[in-house]
Amino acid sequence: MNKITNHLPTAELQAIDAAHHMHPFTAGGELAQKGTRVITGADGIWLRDSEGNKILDAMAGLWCVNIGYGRDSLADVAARQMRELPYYNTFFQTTHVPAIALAQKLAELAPGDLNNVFYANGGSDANDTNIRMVRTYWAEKGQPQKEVIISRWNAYHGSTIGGTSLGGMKGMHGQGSLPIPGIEFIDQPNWWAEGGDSDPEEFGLACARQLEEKIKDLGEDKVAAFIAEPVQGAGGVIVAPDSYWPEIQRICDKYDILLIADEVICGFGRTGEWFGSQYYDIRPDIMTVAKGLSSGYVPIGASIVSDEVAAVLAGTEFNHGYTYSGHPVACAVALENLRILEEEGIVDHVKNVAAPYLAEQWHSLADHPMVGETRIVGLMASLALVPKKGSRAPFASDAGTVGLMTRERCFANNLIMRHVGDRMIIAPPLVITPAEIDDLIARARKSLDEAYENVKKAGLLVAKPE
Ligand code: PXG
Repeated sequence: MNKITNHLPTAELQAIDAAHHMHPFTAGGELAQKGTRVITGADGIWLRDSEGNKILDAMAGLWCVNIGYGRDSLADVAARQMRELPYYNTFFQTTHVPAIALAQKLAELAPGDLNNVFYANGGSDANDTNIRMVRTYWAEKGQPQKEVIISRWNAYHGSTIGGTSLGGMKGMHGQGSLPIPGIEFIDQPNWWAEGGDSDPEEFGLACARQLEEKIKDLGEDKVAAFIAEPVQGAGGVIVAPDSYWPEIQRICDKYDILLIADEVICGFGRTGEWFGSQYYDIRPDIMTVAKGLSSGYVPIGASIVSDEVAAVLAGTEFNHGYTYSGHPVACAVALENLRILEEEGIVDHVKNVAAPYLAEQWHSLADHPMVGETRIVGLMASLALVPKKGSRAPFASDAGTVGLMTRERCFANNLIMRHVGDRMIIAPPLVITPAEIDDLIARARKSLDEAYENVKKAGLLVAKPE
């Protein structure tokens, strides 16, 4: 077999990829026709591809490369750890230094009494842990019937059986007969798409109160937990109205429901705070973390658990864990990532420099004829594409048609800006500078202009009839 290197011609790499590599969330046949983009290297906020293009990665990989690409010290730490102790498990009464040190660091960084860490390999399996953990917690407290977990339509919590079930993506539920029993859903606080004629703050309250209604319908004695992302990421960077989170916290407290904050995207500086829970001043009992925990350099995730929940679980054998829970190399790399985030003051950079500047620039796109609204929290932002300025009516074409056309222009302009339906989203590395933000916005505006022309030419600048 030939050695596969970056130096093979793109077409050859694409052909081998098409023949043997099954891509996530992809119609393989269609992609094989079109050919994948082959990424060969990266530095800072920039990717390189096999054709020599330099691409501005405004998605930080998949919302994860918080400290940017090309950090040698993470590679050095990984190599050192592999030489010293490449693997040992944390089952059977054993532990090792990287798992101990990272757990201590996470307890220090996490708010309140979230002082206890259960390791996973990513966000999906950490959420699987959470399902079993909250149900075991209530069983241990003598309330085994408190099993239902309430989530929200259009939430994303991963793509394992548990993660897909907790998520509110109907298209995902359709594949594999999901959700599993005992998961219930309320509406997302997406005023733009679902708020009708209501005032946004009233709508936020009404969405939160759906949680209360659901708890009353099911019975307080049946509900274990509510899970939510502080800002919905994969759902389209949906920012709840200000009225939403205080009301959710009140309801969880009143009915003795555990609150699980899924911080897989919002954690580790994305909002300008260490965690999205701090941005919204909520007090979760469990936080799911992954992605920015290692800036994506190695796979790792975790559930960070309150003292109360951990104390109850300590009373039983929780029969759960993964071969790679607390993998020493992953823990060592995550620790080095956290050291960089802290010592370089990257969370403060987001809060005081990058986020305010990006907000100013991002909102300047609101004057574009195809942009209906712009939303931003920290360094995660979205804009709604609309056929008719001044109206929230969606396009008549299938949702995502115009979004995809816009993303195609972004790709052509060497900008990674994604679409979710007809919303465009970004979440750049947290180290992005104001000059790089200018570059990002210039490419975004050019791509929007070009997409607008294409949409007009295709006769798609038409609103869905009411
Ligand atoms: N929770 C949240 C909030 C996430 O965003 C997961 C859990 C699952 O994490 P893992 O590490 O198992 O993938 C995620 C992941 C997208 C996209 O298209 C987003 C994610 C993953 C893949 C694609 O925006 N988020």
